[in-house]
Amino acid sequence: MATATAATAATPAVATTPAKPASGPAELRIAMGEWALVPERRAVRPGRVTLVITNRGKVEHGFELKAESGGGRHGGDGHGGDDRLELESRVLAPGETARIPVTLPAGVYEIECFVADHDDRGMHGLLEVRDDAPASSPRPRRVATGAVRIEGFAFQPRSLTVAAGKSVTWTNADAAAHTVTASAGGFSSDQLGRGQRFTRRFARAGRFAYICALHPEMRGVVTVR
Ligand SMILES: [Cu+2]
Repeated sequence: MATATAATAATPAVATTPAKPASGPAELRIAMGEWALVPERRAVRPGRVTLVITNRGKVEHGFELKAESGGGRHGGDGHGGDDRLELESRVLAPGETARIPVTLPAGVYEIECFVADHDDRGMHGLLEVRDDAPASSPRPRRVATGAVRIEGFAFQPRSLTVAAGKSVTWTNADAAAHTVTASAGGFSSDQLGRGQRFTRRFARAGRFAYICALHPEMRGVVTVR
């Protein structure tokens, strides 16, 4: 979620300069929920990467990655794709995280939830592994005061402080629907589809914790001074 990302130095396939000392192993966080599967980046560099997969939904999900093309696919010998690179997480209960270290050759990989028909319901996507992928995730763009972006099954920023009398607007950038629902009651948005917004004015000082009613793992707080 809002944890600081250590800038990671992925190892190029053909090193022409010594690899920079890595500040830590490359990680790719992937959020799962109803009904989307959201990697923090659409492309990573070839090599070692630890997939950090979190279920932010309300039901069990499971992560699966399969090579579609490229080096992860060892076919080409007439036997089809039977030996293509493929991996699965265990089934993850709501709130659970799995860490899967893997070495990914360049190529295109299909990522999806393997539970029931969750892939057809929207929990699928593509991950590109290529040499010219950005080395680390872009920092979240600065948002205007009083604005919260909903992305990757997270509220960004997760904690926001505004002056009494000001409004806060939430915008859903996810393919999955979300809500903005006060934990203690008092206000809730409707289900917000991609691109939809919800605005609420906070008249009095206080601390207002909220969640997504569809994905209770998603938490945020507005502090009004
Ligand atoms: Cu699922």
